[in-house]
Amino acid sequence: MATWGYEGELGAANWGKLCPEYAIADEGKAQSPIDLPGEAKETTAESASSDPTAEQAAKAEPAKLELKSGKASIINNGLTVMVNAKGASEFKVQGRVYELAQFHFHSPAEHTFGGQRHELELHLVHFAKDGQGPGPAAAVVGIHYKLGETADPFLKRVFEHVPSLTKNEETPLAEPIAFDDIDIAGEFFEYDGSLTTPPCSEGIHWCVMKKVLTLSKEQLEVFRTAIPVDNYRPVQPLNGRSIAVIQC
Ligand code: SG5
Ligand code: ZN
Repeated sequence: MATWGYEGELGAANWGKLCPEYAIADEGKAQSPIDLPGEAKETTAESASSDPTAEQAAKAEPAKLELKSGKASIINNGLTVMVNAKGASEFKVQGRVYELAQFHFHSPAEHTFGGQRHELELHLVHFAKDGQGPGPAAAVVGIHYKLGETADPFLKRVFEHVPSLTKNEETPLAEPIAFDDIDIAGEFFEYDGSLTTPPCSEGIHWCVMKKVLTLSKEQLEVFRTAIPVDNYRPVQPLNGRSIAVIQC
């Protein structure tokens, strides 16, 4: 596996050429992130029947994110801040149960909403509990944050550890990680994509929450001081994939 990054020779434009395992970054037809519909494209009840995305939404079954709590450790690996929290959340979607492995952050966000890029995106990375089987083996839940007046309570608990982290040193958290203060609500965009970092493997089930949460300027600064590089991959072509809207 080759080293990769977000700038220059090691940047996203070159990932596909860094080593054979990363070729899918250039050759894949179902890559992530993508541009998701923004506010302007919101469907009204009137237009919904003629809108293929809305029709699909009606058929899709609801997804369920079960946020428990569990032991966790945190690491700044130079490319992101990641919290390993195996089993701390379960995600049920399309008849399959996915278990949380880790979550991490990108700033600015990777998915865009109608071309608009928010300040921060949280990725909750889940793997199918039953190992192999039909459908994608991994599911990532994306939560967007934009700048606002108030600090986000979940980010407050995670980011308070960030300034004291030594790069590449995994630090156990004294308190179990809990998710009850993430305001998970409403509709999610759902589509089939890839990891947004090398090896950019496809077969990843993406669910990105429509509602955008807020974080304070100070909170964003804490993250950007730890990870100064813009750690996002540019949006990838949709190539005819459909984006469903599901309720969570
Ligand atoms: C994260 O993004 C982590 C990966 C994760 C990818 O930023 O990458 C880094 O931290 C860079 C060193 O997590 C790991 O490497 C932990 C095993 O990859 C995975 O979660 C796949 C196992 C990609 O995740 S994403 O598509 O949600 N952005
Ligand atoms: Zn990510």
